[in-house]
Amino acid sequence: ILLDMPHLGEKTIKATIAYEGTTGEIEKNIKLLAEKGPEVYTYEIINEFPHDRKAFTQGLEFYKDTLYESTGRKGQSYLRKIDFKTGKVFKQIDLDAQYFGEGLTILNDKIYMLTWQSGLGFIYDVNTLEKIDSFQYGASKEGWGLTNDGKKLYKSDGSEKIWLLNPETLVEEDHIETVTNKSIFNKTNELEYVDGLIYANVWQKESMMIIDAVSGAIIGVINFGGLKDKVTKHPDLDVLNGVAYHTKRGTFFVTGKNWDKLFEVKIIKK
Ligand code: DDQ
Ligand code: CA
Repeated sequence: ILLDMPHLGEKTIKATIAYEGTTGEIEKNIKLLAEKGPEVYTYEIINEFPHDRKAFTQGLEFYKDTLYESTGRKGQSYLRKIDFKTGKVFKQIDLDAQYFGEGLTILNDKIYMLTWQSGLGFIYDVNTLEKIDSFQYGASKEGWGLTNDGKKLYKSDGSEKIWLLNPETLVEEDHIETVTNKSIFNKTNELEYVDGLIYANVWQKESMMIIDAVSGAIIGVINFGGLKDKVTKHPDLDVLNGVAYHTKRGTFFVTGKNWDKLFEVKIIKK
């Protein structure tokens, strides 16, 4: 069975059927979750932890109980292994000043990290942070957010597409499009895959999308309004970015660019 690219929540399934020496083709159009509009969610703060005010957060993910963070801006792009409770940096790798660091994800003991407009990603050892390899992007020109479902990497690039990459070959094998029942949405930034859904920051928005990872249908929107007012004001680009799920605690951790707090939150129905 071959699945076509989803479009506005629709997917065409094509199948070849063989029966007693005869073969035939069937084609069926199925409507996916986007038939329904997104549901609205809000948040409840469980804990507040310190976060480096100098970190221009681009990628955030837990590996067991350790927090990994990547940051951006040229000359200030790092990959960090952090104690989330204190903000203490266990280990840090500095990217060359020519690179603008972006999202990261961890799969099979490897950290995959993106750069913004250099068309290049890096692979590091999760424990030592030693660089193992690098890779080039395909049709997705920019690097924004990154996550994985245990098998494939999901990469956003500022468009309405989220690309599925093979973690071994780094080939962009497929993509989904982020859509509701009414429109196409672009600019998904930092990503976090949990149980078939992708939680996505949206560039310069105080909300996050909940996206069905198979169809691209936006099934929910989380309103994070008010969170920004709880961090120390700063004159630079001040946006919600960074979402990581802590499996054991069953909670999400969110922060923003140059925010001095990391919030542990529960996402609740409005
Ligand atoms: N991206 O992360 C959304 C992909 C790009 C962010 C670019 C922000 C550039 C701002 C540079 C600093 C200006 C104060
Ligand atoms: Ca993440």
